[in-house]
Amino acid sequence: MGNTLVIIPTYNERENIEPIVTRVLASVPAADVLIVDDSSPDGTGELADALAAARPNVHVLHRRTKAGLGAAYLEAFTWGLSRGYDRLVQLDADGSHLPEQLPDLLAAADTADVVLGSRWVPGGEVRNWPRHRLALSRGGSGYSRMLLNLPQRDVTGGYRVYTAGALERMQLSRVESLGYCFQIDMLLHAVRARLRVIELPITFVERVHGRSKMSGGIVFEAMVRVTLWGLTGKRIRRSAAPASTAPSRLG
Ligand SMILES: Nc1nc2c(ncn2[C@@H]2O[C@H](COP(=O)(O)OP(=O)(O)OP(=O)(O)O)[C@@H](O)[C@H]2O)c(=O)[nH]1
Ligand SMILES: [Mg+2]
Repeated sequence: MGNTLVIIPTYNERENIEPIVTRVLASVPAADVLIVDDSSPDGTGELADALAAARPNVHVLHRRTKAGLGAAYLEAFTWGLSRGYDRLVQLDADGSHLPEQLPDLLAAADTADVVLGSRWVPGGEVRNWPRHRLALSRGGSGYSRMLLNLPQRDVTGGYRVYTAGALERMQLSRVESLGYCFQIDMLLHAVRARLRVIELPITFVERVHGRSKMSGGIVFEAMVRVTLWGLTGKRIRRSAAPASTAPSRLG
């Protein structure tokens, strides 16, 4: 399966960080974990340091200020690529992405460059989301897919596996989005690099502890960027897009 780095960005995830790291390492014991904390005022960074001190395969990147999910991931990808990891995983700290589904996502990366955990393919599921949150996510995905001509169903999801080769071909220096638009930006770069992208159904579970960092500003950033990309031709020409395999069931 190669060596895997599971990247977990955190901002105020005190109650979530230890359980999620424990679950990740129970599901994929050979993986390394990198927590990327943006100086959380609630002490998440200190808890992460304690986890790293107790377990040799847990590492922590401390960033000075909260600069957004995208910036945290880009620094983590650089960290992981420079250390020779073959597979780099994106996973939220809040328990929305089930680590128990990670072995299947990693196995799928044997035959793909990018694996998207997808809520909106058959077999995918969202638990405990209020109606307005469902509408926002489905609407955002639908708007982006239509404007950018992306064939994938879940273009805003944040549970993904990238091979190192994929990240190296994706021109990460041109990825500039900060909020959840980062996920769309990364997918656009993957498709434009003609990488093989597949979607696997996942079960997404609303967080139980802590607060979402989703904000009006994050939604606004995504709306503006996606609209500009659509209007200025950053959209995908279907003839140039590589085949994306049909989704298959997990487990
Ligand atoms: N390092 C870092 N992590 C962040 C930042 N913003 C969010 N995160 C983390 O990114 C993950 C996703 O953030 P959430 O607040 O759950 O946002 P979301 O999943 O898009 O929205 P919800 O579905 O409403 O929870 C969590 O692990 C957060 O702690 C940030 O600016 N810096
Ligand atoms: Mg969340």
